[in-house]
Amino acid sequence: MSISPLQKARYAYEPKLPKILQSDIGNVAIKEGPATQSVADQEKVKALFPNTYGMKEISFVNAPSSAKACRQVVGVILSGGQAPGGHNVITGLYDALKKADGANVLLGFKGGPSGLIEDSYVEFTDEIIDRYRNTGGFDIIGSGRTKLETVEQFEVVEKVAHSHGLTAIVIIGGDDSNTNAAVLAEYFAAKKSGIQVIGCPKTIDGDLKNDVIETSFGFDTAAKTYSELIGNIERDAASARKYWHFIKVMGRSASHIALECALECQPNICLIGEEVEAKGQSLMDIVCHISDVVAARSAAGENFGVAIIPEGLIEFIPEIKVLIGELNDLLAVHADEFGRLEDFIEQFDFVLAHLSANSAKVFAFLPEDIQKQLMMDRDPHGNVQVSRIETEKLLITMVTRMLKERKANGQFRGSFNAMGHFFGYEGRCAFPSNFDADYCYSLGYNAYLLIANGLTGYMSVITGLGKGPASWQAGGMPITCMMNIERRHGEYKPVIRKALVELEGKPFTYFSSQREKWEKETCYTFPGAIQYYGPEEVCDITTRTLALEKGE
Ligand code: FBP
Repeated sequence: MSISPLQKARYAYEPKLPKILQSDIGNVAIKEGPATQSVADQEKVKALFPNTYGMKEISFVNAPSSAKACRQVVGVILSGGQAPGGHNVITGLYDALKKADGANVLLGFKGGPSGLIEDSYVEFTDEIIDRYRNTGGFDIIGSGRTKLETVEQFEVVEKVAHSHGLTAIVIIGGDDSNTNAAVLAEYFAAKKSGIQVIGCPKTIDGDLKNDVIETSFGFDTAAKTYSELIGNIERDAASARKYWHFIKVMGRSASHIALECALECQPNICLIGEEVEAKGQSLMDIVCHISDVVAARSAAGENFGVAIIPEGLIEFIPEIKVLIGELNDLLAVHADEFGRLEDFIEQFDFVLAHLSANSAKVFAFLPEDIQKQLMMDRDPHGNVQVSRIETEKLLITMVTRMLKERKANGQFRGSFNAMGHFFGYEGRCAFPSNFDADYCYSLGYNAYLLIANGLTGYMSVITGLGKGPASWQAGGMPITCMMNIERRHGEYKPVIRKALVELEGKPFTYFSSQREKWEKETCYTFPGAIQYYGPEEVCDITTRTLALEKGE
């Protein structure tokens, strides 16, 4: 197999562990903290998790080991979208297992949660693990979006787990996958099956975070990858002085990535979905605002600019949110009928006839490409796939239209030539930054300690991330304490509360204090490519979001 010089060098990189995890495993013990409660709906969540609710927060400290002495056979899955560092969670887990006892076994179930149901797995060896150290991607075992949530599925998983003698399952995933990890842990605990379940916080979107999970892994690398590209485009825009670039970045439900890229690159415009919703801004309000910024810059002789658009924006715009909700229901209820329609005209008429009057008006107003994209297949959870909706093109079309009208009225004299970009998949499998390489390895290593201490229904937690790894702390948090009850697809369910951009939070507050200046002036900053080797202040910096949240 041929490998790049960087990959070869990264194989030799030794991820940095928190001090406590560098200790001899026999010298690490649990320290119990206070009992926990769910973030809301305590009585309802408690009733659904009688065996795993209210468990104590724990941290690891130096003391004679509190671990059970038993051979471990652990299964691991990667769930959902790729995020840089997933391989390091697995290598950290493997190394800790083997360090504790060479006879311990790690099985990787392939293709995401479905691997556990189909019993499709690989037993990890040094040879396999060494090929994936510090590399991006999830290709070591693949990932998938099958939801593991029904009792029938749990019965099959239990059978598969018993057939391999599994003592624990580690689920590396986002909020939905970790919600399901908690439900599975409760199922096993109720049945006294002896199988523990531990979660690890993954997602580039950064929306799995709370008081204890300071960031989800992958966010750092993905945001830095997009920021490198945005910075390059900014320099091109400022050099050529003739194009506006509309750049959509991933982040399905929250705008953390867009905000982080804005903090890193200081573009002229960055839309934040959460703000659009809070202010009840319509699509026309947004188009009008962008047109105003374009016109003002043009009047100052700057017929160029850069705008960042979060992928999930479309679902935050009130009238489009209602429209998408109606379309989701419509396409779920009339799936067969809709599937039989021959062409776009028939689909369009069908949809129009079934929407409420207001949504029909909104739908009819949208460009045809966007109408088609809104009618495309839903994801396995019945949601519209926002990564496939070309919001950047929608905004370009509408701003072009508005500026043309203004030109006709003599209100705009400049030029507006725009290009659309989408940065999403480019960032999900990059070589993990040093931060993500260290953080992920620590999460995996720490997951072993949670297992060895007999815990279940816990998330692996590494805190103190604002400073270097040596001062990080390691521990675990019961997943149930992150939950509340929400209505999802017509049913009330216990779910981990998603972390959206907080409009009172420090990252957004800083951004909003700067953005008027960034709109008018050209204040671009150029983060450049992620650096893996060199001075610490270049290679080991965290995201601006984390730094601001930590008060730095
Ligand atoms: P996760 O929430 O599973 O981590 O995935 C996030 C994400 O990368 C989103 O940013 C994006 O909208 C989505 O995955 C794309 O999904 P897919 O890989 O199925 O196209």
